[in-house]
Amino acid sequence: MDLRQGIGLRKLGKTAEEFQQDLLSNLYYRRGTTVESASARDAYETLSQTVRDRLAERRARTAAAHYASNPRWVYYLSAEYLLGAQLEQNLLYSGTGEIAAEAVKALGFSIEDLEDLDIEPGLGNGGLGRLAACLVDSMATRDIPAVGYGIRYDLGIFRQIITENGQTELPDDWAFQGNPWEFPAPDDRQTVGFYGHTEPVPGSQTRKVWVPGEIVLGEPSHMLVPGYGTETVNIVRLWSAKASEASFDLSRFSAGQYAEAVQEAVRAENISKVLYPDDSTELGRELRLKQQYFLVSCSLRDIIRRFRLRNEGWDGFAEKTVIQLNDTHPTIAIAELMRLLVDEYELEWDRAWEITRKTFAYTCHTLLPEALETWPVHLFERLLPRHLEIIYLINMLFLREVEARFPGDDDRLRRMSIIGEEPRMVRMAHLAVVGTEAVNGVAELHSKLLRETVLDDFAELWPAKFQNVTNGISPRRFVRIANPRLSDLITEGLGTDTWIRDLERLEGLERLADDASFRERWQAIKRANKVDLAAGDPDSLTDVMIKRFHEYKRQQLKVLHVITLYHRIRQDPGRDRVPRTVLFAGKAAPAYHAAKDIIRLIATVAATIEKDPVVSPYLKVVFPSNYNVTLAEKIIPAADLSEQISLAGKEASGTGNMKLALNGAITIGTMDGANIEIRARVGEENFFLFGLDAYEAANARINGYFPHRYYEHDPELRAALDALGSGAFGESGQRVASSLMSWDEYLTLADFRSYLDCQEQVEQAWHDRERWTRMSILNTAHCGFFSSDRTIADYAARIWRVAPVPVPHDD
Ligand code: F58
Repeated sequence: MDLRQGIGLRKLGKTAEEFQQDLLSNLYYRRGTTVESASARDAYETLSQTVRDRLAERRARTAAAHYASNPRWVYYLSAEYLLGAQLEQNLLYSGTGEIAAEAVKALGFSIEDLEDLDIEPGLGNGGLGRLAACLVDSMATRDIPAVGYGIRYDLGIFRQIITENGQTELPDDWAFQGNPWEFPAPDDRQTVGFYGHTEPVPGSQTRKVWVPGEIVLGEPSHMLVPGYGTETVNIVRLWSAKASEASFDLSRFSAGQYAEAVQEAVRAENISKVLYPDDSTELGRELRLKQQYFLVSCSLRDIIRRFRLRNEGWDGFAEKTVIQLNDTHPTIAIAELMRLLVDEYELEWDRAWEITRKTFAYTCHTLLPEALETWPVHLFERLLPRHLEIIYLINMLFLREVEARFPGDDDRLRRMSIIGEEPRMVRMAHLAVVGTEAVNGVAELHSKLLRETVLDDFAELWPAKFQNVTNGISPRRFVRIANPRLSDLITEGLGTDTWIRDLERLEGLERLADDASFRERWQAIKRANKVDLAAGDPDSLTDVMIKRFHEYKRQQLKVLHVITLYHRIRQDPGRDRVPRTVLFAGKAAPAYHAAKDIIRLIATVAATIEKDPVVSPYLKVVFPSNYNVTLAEKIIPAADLSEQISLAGKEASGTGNMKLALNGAITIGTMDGANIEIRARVGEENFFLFGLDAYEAANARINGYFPHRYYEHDPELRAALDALGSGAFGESGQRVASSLMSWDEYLTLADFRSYLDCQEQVEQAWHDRERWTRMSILNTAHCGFFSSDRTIADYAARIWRVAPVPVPHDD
């Protein structure tokens, strides 16, 4: 099938000459310049367009195949996507890497120069946003008809600068120079209402008319999401808020009141201005709820528009549509679909509810009670009056159902209600469980704890609704692209590159772990990656902790370890030691002061060690600024040791743990999140385990937890905390110490000794380099399960019940 034939367009060529021709033609016609005067930016833009054209062609064929088969669709709703840089990915997925490299050479540039100009859209905070990106990659790779919906924030996650003073935040105007990868689609613009009031509809019990007080436009543009080794190209559709024409006040402008004239328009466009980097402030809650409703309202109308292209009525809607809610951020979609069906399309409530419930599924990503979203009822009432009425009705009918199952259990009704009392809050997680067909956690332990703790009442009521789908990561981005040397060795060792699409094939490396020459090459690659990273001595143990800064993740435990090593070296300088480079990277929410104190403390510790000639030959602490997907791709291939040291029962899954293990880093970790599944697969002898388990941790306070006792009984811990308390590492250090000594929410002191002992085992293993390399190879060999292709296969089979729709080749 070649769609171009019908319209007389030529096929884009596959040879280097043809690619170069297209490049030159794009340079001339689209960029308006010539080879002689082309700047690096001209070359970058032109290369991007030339690559994009090849994917656009596949996109057109994908859309045609989807239209023809009228399939069941997956719509992934997510407030965040951390897609990473696009050029290298799209070169790989379009199979043009080599011919493109040749062609840009003719323009006088190297592809690496141009890749440096390819800015990643930082439209997410951390794991949740990156997971969304890995999942859309794998949906395309598995030929699943899918659209990802999100928000096109003007400013992504802040740019971070680390100095001795800790973290500074700068705005991330990621598309300042344009974004060659996106396709604006202004024709598919939507209109979104906010505020206002509702009016009854005569003769109807359930229908209402909502008269909004503010109207905002949502303008979509999309990014291409190619599958690897297949023809499918799906899209991620991102909405930008645009003021309507009516919001510009011409008369005020004419009167010279320029600021007032655009006031309303500015307010409207603020909706997609900035990504919330924050889960810890009360500020801006209204704007955040506005963002969520904006995403949901635009996306649902777009989904219905797409459904209408091939279908009539509503009977088939839930059969043709599944909408996956990425955490509770898009959960207002449940009330919005009810509103559209009941108020606008005039369906009976019960029928609308049946359709709605069948359409949605919900993924939870947390266990922290403070991370479960709630909204003040009065805010909802003002911003989304009709939605609140609908939620009240959903809640009333739901509580009736509970009452019928558990008569007279008022306490249970209170616990399960979608509306919490005193203060009155809308509990989004409850709405998400009530209004969906399936609920899943993101790792075995997480799903189990959801059923046993946070959502226990719901699991008792609807046991079949609760499932586990363990997270995964894209092997393309995090192995093939990030670590080309290792990828080539794996391909050579396995005799095929099919592992890139079928990651469990890495099992074939197991036998090579016994091959001394293979081990030698494996080790040489790790070393070369460390040289590239240039973070420290490539022969030192590269010990990495890369993730968002949060007290539950316990970067502070790692700092206590570093300070203890520092003390040991100073006390016994002559002893032979394992040289270590400890690398931290990650951002803290700007208002999360305790996390920022830990960052500042690390910067101070790093500087102190650097200045100390006795310690610095053995220990170095580095903290590169601005951790993002691009930086992760550089650090991960160079890591020897992966720090996954959260307090057990707090990290839902983790995905950095998977990326590091797949690149041959060995994990030191607790029995938390997906660590447990990694350990089960790689074998306990290839994993450094320490610390309390989730049940011990949950019981610690009940049994009486006094951090001070650990301080008293452990001289090394005492020395580390005393050093912090003395102010030797600044005021941030003092605050960290006092928080640990007084309450220690995440049981850092309880796990300290076990962690230090475990680090001794790490050093013993490191001394035996053959053993270490074997462990490293076996980590890679046994982690194929953690491919997001497997995650998607799980969602497709058990939650979505969708089948792939292959897209025909064009030859
Ligand atoms: C993360 N959540 C989990 N939330 O912490 C991690 O264990 C898991 O592997 C990952 O999701 C994917 O399932 C997460 O990243 C956020 O970033 C929130 C976004 C909204 C503001 C508050 C933080």
